[in-house]
Amino acid sequence: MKLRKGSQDATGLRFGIVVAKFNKFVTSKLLSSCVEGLTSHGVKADDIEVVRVPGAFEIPLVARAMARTKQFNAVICLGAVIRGDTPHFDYISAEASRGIGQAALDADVPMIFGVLTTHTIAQAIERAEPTKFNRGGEAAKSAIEMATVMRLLRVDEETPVSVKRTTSAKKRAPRKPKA
Ligand code: INI
Repeated sequence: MKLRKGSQDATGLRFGIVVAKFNKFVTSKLLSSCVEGLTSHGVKADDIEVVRVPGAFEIPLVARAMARTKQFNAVICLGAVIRGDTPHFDYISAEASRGIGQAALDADVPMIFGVLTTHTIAQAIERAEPTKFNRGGEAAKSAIEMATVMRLLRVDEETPVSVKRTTSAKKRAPRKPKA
């Protein structure tokens, strides 16, 4: 059995972040703890690119555009959709989650769903708070894990099994000639 897994060593990786301006009092905290999470794992500030969008509804298109540049090992999507008195919440949150998932598959680049969907403002605040749920920091960790695991798989994808077999056969110690 072969076990493949990602790591938290983010050295040399590049990340895109799409962050919604709507509910900025929450999303600015998600952004700062996400950036802190990335840099504390070895990502250089120059290797992080942030794009702001009006609201969570606009995240998928921009996330897909960033991913399609192939400049990023993962794209992190940050937003906060908070339930109000109308069904608006349901439309925005459903489209953000569906769109981000679809964008990742279309672009073939990992995307992280760091969009809070909460019943109350208080729930959103405590989820963004670094000393509580720290969802921004969690998004950073998930992005690093996905970027590193995809890198492992892509090396495999580019190396056909026949080449691997030939290489490992060459590495094997030569057999001793029969006496
Ligand atoms: N956008 C959010 O990111 N969060 C919300 O809670 C929200 N609510 O509740 O309305 C919201 N609406 C704006 C939406 O994302 C779009 O920006 C807007 O509809 C323009 O397309």
